[in-house]
Amino acid sequence: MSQPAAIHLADYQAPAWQVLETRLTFELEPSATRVTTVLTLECNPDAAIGSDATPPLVLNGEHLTLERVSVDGRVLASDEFTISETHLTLDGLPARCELETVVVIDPAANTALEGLYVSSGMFCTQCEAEGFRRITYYPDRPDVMSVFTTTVIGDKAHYPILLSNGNPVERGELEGGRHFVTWQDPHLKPCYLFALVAGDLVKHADSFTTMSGRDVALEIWVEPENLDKTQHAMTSLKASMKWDEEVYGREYDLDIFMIVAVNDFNMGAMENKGLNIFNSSCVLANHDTATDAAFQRVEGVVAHEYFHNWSGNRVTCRDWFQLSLKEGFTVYRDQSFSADMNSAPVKRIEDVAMLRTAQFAEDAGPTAHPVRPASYIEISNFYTLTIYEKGSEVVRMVANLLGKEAFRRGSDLYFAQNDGRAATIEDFISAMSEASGRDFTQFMRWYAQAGTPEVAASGVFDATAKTYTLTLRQTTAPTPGQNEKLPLVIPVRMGLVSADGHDLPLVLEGASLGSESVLELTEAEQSFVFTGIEHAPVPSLLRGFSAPVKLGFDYSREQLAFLMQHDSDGFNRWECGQRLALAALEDLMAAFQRGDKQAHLDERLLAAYRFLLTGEPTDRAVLAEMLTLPSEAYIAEQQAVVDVDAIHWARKTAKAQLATVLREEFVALYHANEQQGEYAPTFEQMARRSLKNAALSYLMGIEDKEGMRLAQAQLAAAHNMTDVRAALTLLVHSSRTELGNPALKAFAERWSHDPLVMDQWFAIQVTRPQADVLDRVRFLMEHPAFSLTNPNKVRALIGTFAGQNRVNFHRIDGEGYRLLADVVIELNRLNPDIAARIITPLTRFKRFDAARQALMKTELERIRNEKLSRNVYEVVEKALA
Ligand code: 0A1
Ligand code: ZN
Repeated sequence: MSQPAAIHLADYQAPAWQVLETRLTFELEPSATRVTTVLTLECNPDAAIGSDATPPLVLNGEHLTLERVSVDGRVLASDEFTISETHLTLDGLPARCELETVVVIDPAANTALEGLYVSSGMFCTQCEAEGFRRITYYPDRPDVMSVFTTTVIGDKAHYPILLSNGNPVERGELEGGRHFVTWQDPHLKPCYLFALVAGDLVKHADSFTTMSGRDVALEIWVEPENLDKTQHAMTSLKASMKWDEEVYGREYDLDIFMIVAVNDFNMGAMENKGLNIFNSSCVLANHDTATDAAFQRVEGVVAHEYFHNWSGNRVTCRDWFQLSLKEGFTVYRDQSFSADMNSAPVKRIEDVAMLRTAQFAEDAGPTAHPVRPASYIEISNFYTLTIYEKGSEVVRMVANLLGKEAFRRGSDLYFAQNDGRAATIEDFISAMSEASGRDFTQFMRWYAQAGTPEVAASGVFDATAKTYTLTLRQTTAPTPGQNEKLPLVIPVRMGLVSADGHDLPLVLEGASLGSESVLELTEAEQSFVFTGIEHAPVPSLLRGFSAPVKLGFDYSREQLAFLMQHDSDGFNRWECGQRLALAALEDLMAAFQRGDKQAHLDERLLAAYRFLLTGEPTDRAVLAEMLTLPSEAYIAEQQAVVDVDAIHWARKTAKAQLATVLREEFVALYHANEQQGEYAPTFEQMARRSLKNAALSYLMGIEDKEGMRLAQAQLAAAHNMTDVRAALTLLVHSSRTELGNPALKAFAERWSHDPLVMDQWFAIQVTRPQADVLDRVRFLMEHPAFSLTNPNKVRALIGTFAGQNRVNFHRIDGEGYRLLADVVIELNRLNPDIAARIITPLTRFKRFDAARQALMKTELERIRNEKLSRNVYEVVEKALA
């Protein structure tokens, strides 16, 4: 097999041809859909070879059966064009012409879920990044922008609803029981934002009046049985539209905005112009079927896709290397929105926890890449945590360095300068620079350099000189293909905390900075001398996680306990609690490795927990976060060699000892947060539920009698899925299978008709910590509700097992690895995008002991022997390099 080639940012060339207008006609049939495409083409003046000689027109196209090509009304003979598996090339075209192609495609056989496919009997599309080439021949690149007119023809009984981008302009009946609708999208867009949906759907309709007084029709289209799960998405959509007007001055620009829920979808959702297509898991929610976390995810994803209307659609990306231009910025926007709608400190804690576990692991692994990669083999592999989450952190640093007003001026300028254009990251940063007068030359390294910087901090107090000198040193370890790392601009928000728990006034080089400051670390090492310091302070560093780095400071556990109580920054109070817990967990891990299973948990952590449980009532939502021990995945990230068994034992033991000592407090916490009244997805109620369920989880960790009773009663009362799922999970994960198994059975009987609930049923079982789980995973793969062609099912069963059940996935007999590899091999044929994502845990083998490394490599090599898709090929080659 010829090896797939890499594409390089440095090779970018502007397109030789532009498409002035795109007219599409779809005659829908599941196994043979005919697509007629009429393109008005114009050769770019710079690309013309002479006065009338034009460069070849090279169109992308894959899995298409070509029926006909004509130019300006004349059908071409087969020797007048060249056709390959990936391209259609035409030579000697007039500088302006009309090209018509007719192709036939097979949506029913499309299990890759890119292009036009069938999901639960409806037609839908996914064109980002390069799916449009599976629909018709086209210059499938984001810097070719056109207006689209789309006519969708289909059988009226099967597909009463026919949707595409823009506004419906014509509809009518046709012979043979068919009908059609024509849609016109007046906005210039690249083909990756094209969408089509056809099916038997019903809508939840509402409207929104924009800031300039225009009425916009809002429609959420779903299968009839899901109509009672659309209210939360609609509420979130309206809140997002309002927020974007108020915070960014962005108004919606069409008369209609539609969302469609589909069951088979590779990602979360897609921002197609005026017609967002969503994975049903990111749009459908009601309190019987969805947890609080799912509600928050719906709110966040609805906002994310809506915000793309400006950051992504009105201003799009010049090429796919610029992906973070739209994704990093849009994630930053949706994170800010969710923070405004809920508890801002909790949102920050959750986002940082995710970044530090998953993105830092990516940045330390074989597929590490910069926020703007320099090359890729398969662009689908680059929809990563680095592009999205680290990209958002980079925008957040820009926003914080500029301050609210200058950042808003910068974003206004960016949208004004680039509206209707395909832009680059330089365009974004240059608008920020122009609006603020700040030089971003060195800052741009954040986009080019992979890896997580480490900042080592140390402090010296000089009692005689009354100074406190803080020294910061930055280093970034080499990443694949990038050995040399240059110093970055690292904003470190900080304060100095006095012994009585107050922020000291900061004076640096004679300048009074107030009680908090942002130090800008720009060199490999820098010292900052604070004057007028009477007594040794405790530094509070990287407040609010002001930069995506690993910051080390040699805190004593007493200092951590002190900051956990007194830091004026809520994020850092949580962070210090996590550091203290991590230290205590590391003691227990060491004890486990020595064979000492009687070891006791550090008293200082017990005291800290007692303080949390009995002290002044603080923000409930933050308290729930503070009562959660660092996850196994986060603990693993901190270890040189990951010992999954020690980590699992230490965390379980710490939980059990906390529960034993603080049993009464946890019971009291449970009861104090049992709520009556109607369910609402408000963050106050969510905080109560998470506190209550955290308490229950501690009690169930020791299989406490009262805990067992409470869990069973909670499951039986069944007021909402958050409480049901929490109780069911604890019962299923306990040793008491005589309680867990019947509960699982009853749950399946009640919910077998609801795929999203069944996803949860799978996830609950495959996270069971006992060793019997692997057989259960294999057994469940045969369950009628499971399907390898449905990405949600694959994620719920296989992804959850491999990603969250770490002790069992990493079993020393290698059976967990083998199971994952078997699935990857199957999926490589069915859905390469999902195959290349689900494989991730196997690619991280270097983090484990030699025996596990060997087992994981064996499985990767077994995968490498297959005929691989580009997606899996790229990941496996990088992992084994
Ligand atoms: N732009 C979407 C993400 C997305 C990317 C690829 C997809 O299909 C392979 C689907 C969605 C977003 O950021 O939400
Ligand atoms: Zn996005």
